[in-house]
Amino acid sequence: MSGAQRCYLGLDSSTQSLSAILIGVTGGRAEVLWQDVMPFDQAFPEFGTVHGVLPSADPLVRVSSPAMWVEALEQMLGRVAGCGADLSRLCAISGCAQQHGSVYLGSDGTFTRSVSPIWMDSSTRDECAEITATVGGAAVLAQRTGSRAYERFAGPQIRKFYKADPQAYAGTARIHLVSSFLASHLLGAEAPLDPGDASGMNLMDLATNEWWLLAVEATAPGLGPKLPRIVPSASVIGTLAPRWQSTYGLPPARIVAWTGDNSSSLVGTGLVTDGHVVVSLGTSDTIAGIMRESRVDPGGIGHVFGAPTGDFMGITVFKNGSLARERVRDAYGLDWAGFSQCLRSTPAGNLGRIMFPWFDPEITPDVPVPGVRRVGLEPDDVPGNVRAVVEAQMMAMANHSRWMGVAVRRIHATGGAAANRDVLQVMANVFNADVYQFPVGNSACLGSALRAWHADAAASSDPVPWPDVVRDLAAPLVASRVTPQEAAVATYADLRTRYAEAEGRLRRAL
Ligand code: XUL
Repeated sequence: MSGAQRCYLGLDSSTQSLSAILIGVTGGRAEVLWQDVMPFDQAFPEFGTVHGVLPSADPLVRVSSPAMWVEALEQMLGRVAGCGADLSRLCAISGCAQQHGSVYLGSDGTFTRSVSPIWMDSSTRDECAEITATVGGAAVLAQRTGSRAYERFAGPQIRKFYKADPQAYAGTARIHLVSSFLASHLLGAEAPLDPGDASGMNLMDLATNEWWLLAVEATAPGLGPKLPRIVPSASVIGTLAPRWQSTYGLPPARIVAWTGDNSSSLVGTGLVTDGHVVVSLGTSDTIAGIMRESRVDPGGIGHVFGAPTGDFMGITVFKNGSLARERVRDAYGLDWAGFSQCLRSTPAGNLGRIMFPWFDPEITPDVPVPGVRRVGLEPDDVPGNVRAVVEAQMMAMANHSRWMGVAVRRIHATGGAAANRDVLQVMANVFNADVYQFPVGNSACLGSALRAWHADAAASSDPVPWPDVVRDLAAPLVASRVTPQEAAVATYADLRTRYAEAEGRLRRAL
């Protein structure tokens, strides 16, 4: 490895913002040189998004604006160009994006659909049933693609578009996910998908990382040629298009295949081997870990996606994450300090008071009809409701991730709420596991920069093993460890069972 510094840019187009992190690598040691974040609502009010989503009267419909994502990318590269670092050393760029969002383009590159359905959408129940029936049932679909049909996945969303507007569908030459769409803009050419994101479509054969013809045909006629290619996650897919070089003076850096935000977070929290899990407390709450072999849940919970290391990742996703926490905070006029104070002033187990925080239709468990449910909890009990929302999220996560078969002893925590150690204490107690924080907050974005380094090094015939790639920037902070408290662990062992029973009763009554 040469002594001269090499720089890598990571991007993350999430639900609510676009982030960038520039890292420098000298003699195998990595450091963060610069980072920035651009929240969509504030930076682009002309698009009218709220929390990155376009307003919709139908609570099941959640779409956003692909033109806004492009505008954000344009402006962010402008900021990169002006960040003061020596960009002649920028060797590679990679990125990640919110998963599942689909973008529809004509042969001339214009949008054939001005909006993109995103991961929060749950309006494709019929299409899920139709695809499931055509391929031979939910178990077959899950076994083959890693997931039963999910409403937010791109396949059912594509089918809905085909049924609603067959003409516009016929005029669509290319359907991208957000990741490959934005990578295409950097390349100035059609970018492929990686297995980590393509596996979130109900269309990819997990065993081969190729499109599964039966699912493709079950989804919509003529779909095959409209889908991007799938390449290994660590692929260099081209170089930064000349236009970026002439406009911003950026060098012809390598572009590395983009992936989904969750697989990128695995790298950004140092999870390049199996045995531990990452819990991300972001717009969505997720729990994920590397799997050496694909182990699909027979009960139809969670997903197996491709991992950036070429392995698999098991993941369970909850829609009512940060927005649910914010709704409870705002309902009682609290700030985050007040929210924490409520957690500290209430006992573990909340004296048996339980909340089901389904402000929006929930993904896990499948709750199509939104509405907060409370058991033994008065709506005007401020601290009780604060503790209840956090305990509910942690108990649901612990209960619904059992299928992944990981004995959770250590959790890598990331996402905005991972900064809150009172929240992490509840996590440690519910899971009976040590919880760690990280030096770089945005693990998905950091993962992109580290993936750019990893793939660039391999392409330069100077490969760097994954453990070395994550060593400096994505290692848990030893001093941040939050340990479980014995009495609380016992309380939650009992409460988790009661929570699961109450959840089952509520769902049967839907
Ligand atoms: C993953 C999922 C969410 C989004 C959030 O399946 O739906 O975590 O990726 O950006």
